[in-house]
Amino acid sequence: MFDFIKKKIKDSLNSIQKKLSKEEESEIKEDIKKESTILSEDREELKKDLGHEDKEGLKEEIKEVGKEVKELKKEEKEIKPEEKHEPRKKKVFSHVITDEDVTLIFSEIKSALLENNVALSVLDKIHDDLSANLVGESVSIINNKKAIEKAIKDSIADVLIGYSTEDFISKIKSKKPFVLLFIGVNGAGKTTTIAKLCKFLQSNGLKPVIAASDTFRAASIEQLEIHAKRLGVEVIKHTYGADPAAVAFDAIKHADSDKDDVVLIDTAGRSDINKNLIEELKKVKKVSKPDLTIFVGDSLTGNDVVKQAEIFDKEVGIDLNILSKADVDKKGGAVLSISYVTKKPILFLGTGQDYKDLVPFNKEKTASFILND
Ligand SMILES: Nc1nc2c(ncn2[C@@H]2O[C@H](COP(=O)(O)OP(=O)(O)OP(=O)(O)O)[C@@H](O)[C@H]2O)c(=O)[nH]1
Ligand SMILES: [Mg+2]
Repeated sequence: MFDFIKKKIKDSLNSIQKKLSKEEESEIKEDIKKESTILSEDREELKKDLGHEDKEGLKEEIKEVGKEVKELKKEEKEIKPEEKHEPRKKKVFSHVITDEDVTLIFSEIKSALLENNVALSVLDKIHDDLSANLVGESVSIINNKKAIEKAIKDSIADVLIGYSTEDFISKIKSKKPFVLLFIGVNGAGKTTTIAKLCKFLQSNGLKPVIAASDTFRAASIEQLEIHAKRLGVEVIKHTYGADPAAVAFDAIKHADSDKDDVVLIDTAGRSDINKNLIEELKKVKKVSKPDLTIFVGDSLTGNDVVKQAEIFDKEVGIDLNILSKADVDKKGGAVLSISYVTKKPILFLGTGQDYKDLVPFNKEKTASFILND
């Protein structure tokens, strides 16, 4: 993931480096010019002195200067170390970053973000943050990579919102049964994510039960039952075409009497978000009163998944995002955009088809990963 963005960030660091190196070169040239003017002036004076009529007088002068130097050296020995002059510092070339520099740095990153389907509002936010973090900062001309990299990393981390799995687990433990509703378009990864989450909840000592509220898609109940059997989780089901809200209601009732900890409600998707789907989900939500509604989106679909999340949030309401298929998503645009656009955190990334392939989302780690090899 983020391959292209990573490359472009490197390019942008190189462009600014090139620009600053040119400045350094011209500063050095300027210095050399100044020094050589002083040297040639000295040489002229020396020439004049050597042509001095009174050679004996000049020798005397040299002798006198020699004596003075000896005296000075003696005095210097007696001076305590702390009174000695500081050694002449090597000149360090620095540069104060301007708006123009940030535009140069951002131009490569911007093209990468655009090609990776990052939402425009996210792009603007990263640019603004980068300006706020960098303009006016004094950086070394030779050694500025770290400072600029850090500013880019901070700007990226700033558009991401994560939700710690520790908080997620403790929230779940605070109520029994805790109800999780999963929504998203078809093929987004809802059912697979529910199976992975069951495994995660079990490993945290919690007992999950699944509501087969996708009564719409053929074979959806069987798919769920295969996962549930492997994981040792119960599935509460009705028949195909039954009311999804009624299935969810029964699952919660069952969890209550069975002392299950968490109810995970699987719902149907549609190829696009139509009125039927929204009405169906609204009803499931009204009846099941979930503690958290989780949007599951396919990260491969880039900007589309962000737009879906916005619609689901507006129509049904979402609390958290999980992005699936991050393992096959080379771009990462959805991951960078979804939490900033929806203002809802990312809880997990799905990174494969095994139950273990559910990685807690961490914004700092994600931003560092983009900046590192
Ligand atoms: N590589 C990869 N594949 C995934 C991931 N998550 C889900 N899939 C695959 O994506 C496909 C669709 O997943 P489902 O879980 O059935 O999606 P859904 O949202 O339940 O789909 P509907 O029930 O049709 O609405 C399946 O083939 C999954 O194995 C993931 O994180 N990585
Ligand atoms: Mg499904």
